Amino acid sequence: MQAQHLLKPLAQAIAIATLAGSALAAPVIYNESAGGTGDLMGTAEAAGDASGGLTINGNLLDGRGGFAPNLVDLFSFTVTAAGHYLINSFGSDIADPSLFLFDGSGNGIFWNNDASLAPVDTQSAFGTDLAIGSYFIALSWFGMDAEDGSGPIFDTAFSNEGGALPGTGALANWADYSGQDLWDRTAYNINISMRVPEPGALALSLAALGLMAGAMRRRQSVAA
Ligand SMILES: [Ca+2]
Ligand SMILES: [Ca+2]
Repeated sequence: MQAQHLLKPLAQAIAIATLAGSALAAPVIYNESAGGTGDLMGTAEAAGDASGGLTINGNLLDGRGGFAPNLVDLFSFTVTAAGHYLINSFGSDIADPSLFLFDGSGNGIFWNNDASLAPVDTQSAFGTDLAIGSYFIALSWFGMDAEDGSGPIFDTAFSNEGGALPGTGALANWADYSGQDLWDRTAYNINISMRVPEPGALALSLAALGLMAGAMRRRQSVAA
């Protein structure tokens, strides 16, 4: 009976904490369809809400073996809780991917090639503040360049990461500037998660923890 008495306030406290802000959204795992997502806004697959954590699993094809080359994949995702988000390709089989983030209209927000240049880590990672809204995320093998129809959206040729170049428009095509003709034909994953809950959500979570601690103390004194 004591265990049941303890469970109710515990469940209530967890429910309150779960309702607080970012914890509202459940983690999402999205697997690229068998047909493959596209690389432009009109053909990008919708991966879901990243607010509770989003992992996208997919594949790129190098064009060998009779397959049509698939050198970059684009997905849409939503953010229903504003905050600071971490986006990375950690765990991918692809040796040297890049990540490109766009807003809901396809305008460039940020790109990253390598998470760290010393020591060399060729996986991609960056953090950015995201407001509530819709976004696009692309993963490519190193050497693919997002273009707006007249030129590169990001300074991929001379930098490792950064925001969109001034005056650039929405994503219109991808260019292969690396000159490589051999590519990986391997799996990747894109991980998107919020780093810090909003202050209001954190306060509510702490309040819930306080309720839980108080309830447990009362139960202990009743049992004593
Ligand atoms: Ca693909
Ligand atoms: Ca890279």
